[in-house]
Amino acid sequence: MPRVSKRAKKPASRSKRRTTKVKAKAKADRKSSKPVVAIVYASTSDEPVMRECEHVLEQFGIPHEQHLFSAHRQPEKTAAFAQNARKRGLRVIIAGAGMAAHLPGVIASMTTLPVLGVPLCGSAFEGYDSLLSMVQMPGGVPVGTLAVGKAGAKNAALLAIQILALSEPGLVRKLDQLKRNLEAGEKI
Ligand code: RP5
Repeated sequence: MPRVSKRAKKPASRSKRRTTKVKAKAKADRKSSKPVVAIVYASTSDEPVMRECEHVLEQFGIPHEQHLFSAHRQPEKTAAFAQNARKRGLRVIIAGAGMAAHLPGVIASMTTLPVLGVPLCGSAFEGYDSLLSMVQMPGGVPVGTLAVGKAGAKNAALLAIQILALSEPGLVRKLDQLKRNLEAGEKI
């Protein structure tokens, strides 16, 4: 008699198959859509913290792109990115940097898109230096500066989503849900 494995999978129900299909389509749509948020950071040492931005944007299904370049090591690349950002369809730029942390300010000097800065730790001053570099932009060239480190990276992504939500009602619903989750004690 043929043995029947207890683990033999039951065929998925119609509704489950439909949900899987819808999820796969949403994922494919997100992949194919043009990035509206750019995450930029200045060094590989910034990457682990800046990944927090990516996680939040992914939770909200926001098409985004990432770049690694520094204002002092790759000034031309930085300029080309900033000058073309709006034309390429980006709507918000998040820039993380440590120490002198001029990356968001330099980008903000060459674009009219909102630039959100994430000050990063990593020097003898533990992020206080980068915080002051970003937050002390002279009048005329704003950089929306968030908290130092991971909290700042998460909040930069959330603020970017709130900016996008001004013209996307679907995102407002998701942001409302986040508020309820936070109220219930969940962390982002
Ligand atoms: C900045 O200087 C980077 O943002 C980084 O946080 C800091 C140190 O850079 P590495 O020397 O680790 O590349 O450019």
